[in-house]
Amino acid sequence: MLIRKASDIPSSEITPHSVYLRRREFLGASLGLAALAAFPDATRAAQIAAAKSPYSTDETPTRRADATSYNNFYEFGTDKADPSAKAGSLKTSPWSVKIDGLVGKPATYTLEDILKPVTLEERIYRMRCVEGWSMVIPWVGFPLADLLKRVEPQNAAKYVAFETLVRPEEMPGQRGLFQPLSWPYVEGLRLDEAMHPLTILATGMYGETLPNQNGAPLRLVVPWKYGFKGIKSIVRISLVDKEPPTTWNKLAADEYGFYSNVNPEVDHPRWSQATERRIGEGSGLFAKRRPTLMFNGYGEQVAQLYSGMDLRANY
Ligand SMILES: Nc1nc2c(c(=O)[nH]1)N[C@H]1C(S)=C(S)[C@@H](COP(=O)(O)O)O[C@H]1N2
Ligand SMILES: [Mo]
Repeated sequence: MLIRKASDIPSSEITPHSVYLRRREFLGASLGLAALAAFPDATRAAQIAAAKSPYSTDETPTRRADATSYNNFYEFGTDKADPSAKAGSLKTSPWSVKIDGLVGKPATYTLEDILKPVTLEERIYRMRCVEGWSMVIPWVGFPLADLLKRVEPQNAAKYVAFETLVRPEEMPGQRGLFQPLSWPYVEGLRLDEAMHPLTILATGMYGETLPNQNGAPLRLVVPWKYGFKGIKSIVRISLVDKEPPTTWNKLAADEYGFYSNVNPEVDHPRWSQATERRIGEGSGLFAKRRPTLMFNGYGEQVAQLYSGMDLRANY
């Protein structure tokens, strides 16, 4: 069993976040938290105190430097290095999210409104991109279900649709002649997927606020699905009764389906999905390949969401 359930873990084993912070490689063995304050780093986001969630994997997190420099965020360009080089121009404060559609409490909520009542947790999740690479990321976030319950979904709501910011002045990938995608970037989940306890909205990673390139100030994380479902810099969440359009499906419907559950048994039309390269574990000829796990290893928690469904037809 790769992921332990909350009930399996004695509270003594749940690492307080401060302990985790002290263990982090970039601090070095002898540096404590005080050292962070003594050597402030303007590029380093603010620390977030968050208890480690029992939903975390105990696999070793990817180096922070890799997770913040090898990104997909097409609003800043299509190269993996573009987001870290160019996302600094994005203004993430003030920020608000319009929540509308089939809810009892539609409104435009400020980020502060959204975060005030939530308890942030650290969730160390395996992440798997459809392109064949994977990472292990210590996210800081809270269950999307907590927010959805607060806005009171109506009975007719069956899906949740998400939208990213459109702001070409601050997003160079949205300017110029070559527009790789249509904006806004949109994604969606079935309501039961959105309400699943593994589905979180992240505001941070590695114990700090999210770097812009990773989707600041608020992004979706769905660890059993391919990375592109994790829509970044969210400005709108709509509860709807029909399956909403998704960006990659609009671009190439035969390659990217609505569900996009990690599935080693179904090849992408242009490549196998059977193995993956864990970022940081060698490159080129020396890249080690790991077997890709069904539902990215989260099957025990999520397979029942799809019982009776043909996962080849619903890819
Ligand atoms: N708005 C937006 N969200 C996005 C993308 C994007 O281009 N735009 N890329 C997706 C893809 S393909 C992946 S793999 C993940 C990457 O997240 P990371 O950079 O935090 O690893 O973000 C997803 N979310
Ligand atoms: Mo991706």
